[in-house]
Amino acid sequence: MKDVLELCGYFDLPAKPVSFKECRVGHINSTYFIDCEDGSRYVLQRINTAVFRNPEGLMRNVFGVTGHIRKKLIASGADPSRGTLSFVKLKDGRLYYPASDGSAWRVYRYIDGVVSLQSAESPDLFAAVGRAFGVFQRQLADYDASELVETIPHFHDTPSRLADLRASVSADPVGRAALVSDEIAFCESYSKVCGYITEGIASGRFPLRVTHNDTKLNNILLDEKTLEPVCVIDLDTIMPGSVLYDFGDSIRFGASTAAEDCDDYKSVKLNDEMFYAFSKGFVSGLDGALTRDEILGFPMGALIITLETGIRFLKDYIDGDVYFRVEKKNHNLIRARNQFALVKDIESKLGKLDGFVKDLVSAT
Ligand code: ADP
Ligand code: GN1
Ligand code: MG
Repeated sequence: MKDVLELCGYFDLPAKPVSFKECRVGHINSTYFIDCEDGSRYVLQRINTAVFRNPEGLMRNVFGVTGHIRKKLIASGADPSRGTLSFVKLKDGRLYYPASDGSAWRVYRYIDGVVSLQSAESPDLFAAVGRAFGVFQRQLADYDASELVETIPHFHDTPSRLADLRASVSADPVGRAALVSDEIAFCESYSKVCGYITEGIASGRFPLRVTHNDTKLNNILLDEKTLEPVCVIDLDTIMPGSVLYDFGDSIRFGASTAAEDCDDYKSVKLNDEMFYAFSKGFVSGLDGALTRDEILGFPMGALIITLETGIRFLKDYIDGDVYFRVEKKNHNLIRARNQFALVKDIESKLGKLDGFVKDLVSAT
């Protein structure tokens, strides 16, 4: 492990870094909060290069996207230092530091006076988060998608995720596949519908947009006093995609009645009120940009992205926990079972949710 403060020395910081604290939120990157001599704070992150194979392309994406949003914030009179991340280049002008051990490091300014939450405290809060993710989409609506590198190919291609699971079951590298035959069968039972979003994109039913693709509640910073959304973070997966990717990922995490890794999968249900609140906020944030089919696709979109995330956790359990950070025994299996419990509950509520989105379409 590289020395954290020594690494900071490569970046063009205005003051000397003196101490740091590790932040253990997030399953992919390693994050450190750095305090400088003059009281300023920065975030140093190790990009997980096993997950993101092209850190150069990824960093060009995030510099491009944050620059684009910054211009819009300035034009509208908003504070660009809070509304988007401000990345710091290396002293020699490069966008990240490629260390000799193969790791890749970047720095951005810490945004003061914010929190990131693991569960939505109220429907009003979650509606505001939905609105903020909708506004984020709108800010990127005129971003030239051809400038974006695909940082993880087929990231939300659910049929391809199912194929990846099958490959892991066949390879069975650590002998766990036999322990999860019920869970594998559960995934297989959705093989005919798992292409709902990808087929919708292919047929033109769901337009391609520039999407965030990892819209968990803890990927948005909220003002610590008012809990109003301040800044969308974790921009590594911004790529062309369907709006249902962002909608579904927010719902599976923030509209669940229990934590993603809670120990009792029976307690995992869809909180309908949270679903409604987020939907309304998201539609209002997108301010008329969504098509009728996209809004009508919300319930199935949430089901499919929840299923897909469960498939990914299950695959990682079978692979021996090589992708998502794990902190307890069977962590990925627990996460997978919770996603599957949520899929079942969403499925049992589809009639009701479909009725709601129909009303939402009529009201917009
Ligand atoms: P990962 O890809 O590992 O999820 P993130 O970029 O989401 O990495 O960062 C991990 C966590 O660090 C976030 O969920 C958030 O809690 C915290 N964090 C990141 N940037 C900031 C910031 N500028 N201010 C406060 N907290 C932050
Ligand atoms: C990862 O990086 P983080 O923790 O915000 C993952 C998401 C999953 C999520 C599950 C690049 O998100 O796709 O939905 O875990 N990010 C990547 O909690 O794979
Ligand atoms: Mg994150």
